[in-house]
Amino acid sequence: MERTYVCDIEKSAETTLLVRGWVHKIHDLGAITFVHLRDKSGIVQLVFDKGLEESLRLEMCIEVQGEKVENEKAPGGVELSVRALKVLGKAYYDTLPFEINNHKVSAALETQLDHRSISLRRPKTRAVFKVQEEIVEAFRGYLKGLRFSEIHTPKLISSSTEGGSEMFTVNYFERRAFLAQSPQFYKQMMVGAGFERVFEIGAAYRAELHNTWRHLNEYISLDVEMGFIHDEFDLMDLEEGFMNYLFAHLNKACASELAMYDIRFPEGLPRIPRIPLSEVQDILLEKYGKKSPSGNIDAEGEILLSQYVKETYGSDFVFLTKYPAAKRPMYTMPDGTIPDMTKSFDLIYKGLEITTGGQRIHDYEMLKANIVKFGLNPEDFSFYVNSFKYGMPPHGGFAIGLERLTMKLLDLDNIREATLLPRDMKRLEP
Ligand code: AMO
Repeated sequence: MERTYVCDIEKSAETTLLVRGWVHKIHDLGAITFVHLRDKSGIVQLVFDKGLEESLRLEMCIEVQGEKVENEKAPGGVELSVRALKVLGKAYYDTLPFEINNHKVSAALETQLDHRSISLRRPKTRAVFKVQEEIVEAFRGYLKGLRFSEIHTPKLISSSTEGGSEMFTVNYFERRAFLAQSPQFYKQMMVGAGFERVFEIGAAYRAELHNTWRHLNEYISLDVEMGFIHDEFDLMDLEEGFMNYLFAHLNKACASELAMYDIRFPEGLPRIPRIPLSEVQDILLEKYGKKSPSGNIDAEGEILLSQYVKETYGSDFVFLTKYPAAKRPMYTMPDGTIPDMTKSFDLIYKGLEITTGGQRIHDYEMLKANIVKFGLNPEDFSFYVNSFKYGMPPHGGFAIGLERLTMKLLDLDNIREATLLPRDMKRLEP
């Protein structure tokens, strides 16, 4: 007999069905016992007559054959009256580390992360990763529809891409290598190598000494790079289009998961405001008495700015434009009209930076000169710089932090809740 997934029980034409999964809940009423069986698609109620259920323990894996019976009180409106039970995976614990079959989890986040193979079984926790999976699906679908090609680039690299000292070092035979902070150089190179438009979904590594609610040391970067652009506003248009596509996609693909979080996304977003950084700093000072660090805004500034933009424009998103050259990496295109400014931007969503992007320098001589201006040696990046000798189109791109986006979409408090197996300053396991 073939297995039926829980989500297909209701519409199945069969009267006897075989299901497999985990024992989610046991409710012993004496003469009969109700058991909730959980598989990857949902939960179904099983009804056991006295005797058959005696060997059951929470979370063991079972296979059951049963008759389908309508019962409006059961989850999904149907239950299975059990005829045969087979235990597929025994349980070997004294007590579970914490309960996962209640609406709320009592365990602290760190305890949940310590026991990830248990905490992820909780439907509401797993829902986060269904949403995350669909964000990736939407990213891929949206970009492929616009002739972008998916690429995979090395994560073991020889030099920094983003500047700063936030690199993990690796022993690479007799040499020192680094874990990639981003696919920045390679995505640019692939634009020039004839791909024109590329994207990558891959791990990025930051050896940042930040143990905060919004930093990871390994995260998934949704990277985009596009050739033959006019300026950085083409990139903002592209990302704005993606956000609209994403919201519509998630409403459709994750309706039940979003319902668990009481979320439904607006479709047809209000136009995302685009405000130069210096103006934002003035607004923060005038409206909230908030002083910003030179050439940027801080985490509190991001929250206040989002509050202002929501009240003024009704938008949860805001693009910050025109960052000073001193605050951006050496590959960033100067603004050209405003001295010492660049054609770069950040996207803030509900009080958190989720994206950095911008137009890049595409002229070989200009790139070399800018690298020198940054006090760096172009020869240290020769494979990258040399690729600009052979005709590089005007181009630019951006990168979205997948976990940050997931966290904010679901209004989670900590980025670790949106990470399957987080790596932070203290955590290298599980
Ligand atoms: P940036 O360094 O700003 O830009 O990173 C882009 C986005 O990645 C996410 N992010 C992080 N998420 C979690 N933990 C971290 N430690 C972390 N660091 C960054 C954020 C951030 O907005 N090469 C450029 C992008 C580009 O211009 O194309 C870059 O990597 O969401």
